[in-house]
Formats: sequence, C-alpha cells, structure tokens
Amino acid sequence: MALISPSRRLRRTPFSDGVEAAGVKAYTIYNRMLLPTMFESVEADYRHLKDHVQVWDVAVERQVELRGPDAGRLMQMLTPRDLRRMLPGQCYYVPIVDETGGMLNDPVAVKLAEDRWWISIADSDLLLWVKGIANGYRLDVLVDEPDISPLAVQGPKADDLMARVFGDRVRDIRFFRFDMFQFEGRDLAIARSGYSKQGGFEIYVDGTELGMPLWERLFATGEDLNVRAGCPNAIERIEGGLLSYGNDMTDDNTPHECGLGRFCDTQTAIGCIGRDALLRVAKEGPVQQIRPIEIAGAPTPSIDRAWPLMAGKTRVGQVTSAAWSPDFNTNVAIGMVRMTHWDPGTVLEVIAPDGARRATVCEAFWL
Ligand code: THG
Repeated sequence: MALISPSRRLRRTPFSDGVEAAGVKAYTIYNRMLLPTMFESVEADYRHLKDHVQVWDVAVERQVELRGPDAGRLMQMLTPRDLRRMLPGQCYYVPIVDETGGMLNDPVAVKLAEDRWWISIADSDLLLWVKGIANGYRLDVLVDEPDISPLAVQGPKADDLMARVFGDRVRDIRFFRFDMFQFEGRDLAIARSGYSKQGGFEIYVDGTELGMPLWERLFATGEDLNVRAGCPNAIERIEGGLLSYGNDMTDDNTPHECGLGRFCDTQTAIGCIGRDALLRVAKEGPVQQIRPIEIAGAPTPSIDRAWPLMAGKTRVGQVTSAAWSPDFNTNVAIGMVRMTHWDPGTVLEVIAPDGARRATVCEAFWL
C-alpha cells in the first residue's frame, strides 16, 4: 500500500507525537482521524498485549456530548436499550439505529449526570444524526464534539500501571463503570472498559494539552512493567468477538443480525427511533446473523472487502474480518451467515482473494 498524505482533514490526536516516537508502522482512518493499527507487527503486538500492558491512542473514539434538560430523553430516542435504570457513573454498550432499525453506530454511552452524557462513537458521522434529531424535535439540549480523547490502558498489568499513576482507588472501578481521578490538578473520568478482552481502562483525557504529559507519565511509570504503545489488535478482537462497525456490520444490518439483540429492550425503550421496525424484526427473528468462523489453511491475507461464503454454488453469507491466531493455531474470523447455514459445525467455503478455503461455523468466539 502507498502512504497516507497528511492534511488538515485527517486529524492528528493529542497523542500523535508519542505514537510516532514509539515507532508506529501502520494507521487506519477512523472518524477522519489517525488510528494506529501496528507497532512491531500485529502478531508481536498481540503477544505483548496478552502478557503485559499497552497504552493505546484511541482518540478516534470521539465523544458526542449531550448537555441540557432533554439530554436523557434524546439519549433514549437514539437507542433501543432501556436506559431508565442507568445511573451516573455507568457506561452502556448501546446499538444506535435509524428509523428502519439499521445500525448507525455501536458506541459506549457514558452517563456523567442526568443532564450530561457522552456517546463514545465507532466509525460513522453520528454527530450529524444526533444534531438532526435534537433540532428536528426541538429538544432543549446542546450537542457537540468536545476536546475529549480516550487513552486506553489494556492488558493483564493494566491495574498495576494505573494504580501507580492514579492511586489504588482505580482498582475498585467495576466493569463498565467510571470514576473521577486527578492528573496535574485536572479531573478525568476513568472507566474499566476498552476494545480488548485482556482487561483494562479508558481514560477520557479532557483537553489536548494534557495528552502528551499523561502519555509520558504512563511510560515513565511503567518501564519495569514492560509497558509499550499498542492499538486495538485485529487478532485479539476477532478472538474475543468484538465487532467493528463498517467492517462486520453497516446500516444494512439490524442489531439482532449483529448478535446485539441482548442490548435491545425494544418493548420498554419507549420513544426510541426505529422501535416499530425493531419490534417487527424481534418478533420474526433475523434471517442472517454474525457468527465466529474458523478458516482452514495458511494465514489469510487481510480483508479489504467482504469474502463470499458459499454452500456449493449458493452464496449464504460473507466473512468480514479474519486473522491468523497464534494461540488457537487457526485463522479466526467473523462473518454474517444466512439462517439455513448458521448452525455450529456447518462447513462452508470462503472465497478469499488467494483462493477458496474451508470455513467452519463455530459454537462461540475464542475468548
Ligand atoms: N470504548 C469506547 N468507545 C468506543 C469503543 C470502546 N467507541 C468505538 C467502539 N469501541 C465501539 N464498539 C464497541 C464494541 C464492543 C465493546 C465496546 C465498544 C465492548 N464490548 C464488550 C463485549 O462485547 O464483551 C462488553 C459489552 C457489555 O457487556 O456491555 O466492550 O471500546 N469508550
């Protein structure tokens, strides 16, 4: 692949200087911003993530902030997940759907206060949808993208590193909860969450100017823990079944097709956009769904378009993410498979760019 030409449209992050100094080797573009995808190699990064602790520049997880008396009402209009029992200090993984029930994003909602929320978005222009809804319904709420940049600390030694910087109280944060901590006299929200299954935290860095000082502090403090710069790892996230919006699902898919039906309370999420459409799909059930898939043979090339899944001459689905897993000694993959062929153990054929291979529908993701 050729290089990416820098420009003002392609935003740097508060941590980009640190990422470059750490020797980033590849980026992708996400929310018009740079997202590192590789430091040493995807396999070496994977091993290190599972054994040690990494600091990830995930500033691309932009925040859509809702502020004002109608913030809670707007948030419930955006998602079919029932938010009535959600308290300040909690984070929820929430499907966001349009009026047809199509997925627009799969963010983490962060409830700061009754009248203040962050929507920590995946790769789509959700801000425009949210502003459109707020204005169209004449809601009393301000919607914008504040200067907040998540920095993730992931891996088995994440608790130890974070406790050194923020104190032992970080150990008490429960999964998908956050609490407030100080850094250089500023208040930062820190959640136990992140786009890996290795455990860890996300620091919502409030203000670009704090970015590099915090980055440097984490590396200086964690030297003996073998802390390194990392990034969401393709192998690890497929093993863990973490979905990637734009890759594994698009606005053509319902949450039920994505296996996100457990995050939909369509009966009780009164006022949510797309509720009628989702009540229909919930009743009838999806006719295709995301499945873990094992692909035989040598390490697959990386995916830049969907690979057809075939049962004989019939297309019964597609593979949208795949990677060689050193720990499971096979290619792990995520695909969308038609109902007639989605049972675990079903053997199909995937048409990869370098030829057809055996693809087996699995019972569950790998970790
Ligand atoms: N953290 C934050 N923002 C994000 C992401 C994140 N925005 C973009 C992207 N990631 C959104 N997508 C996801 C996908 C999966 C998860 C979080 C965000 C996730 N899922 C867990 C799982 O599936 O095991 C837990 C879900 C649950 O039980 O609630 O963590 O990573 N800030």
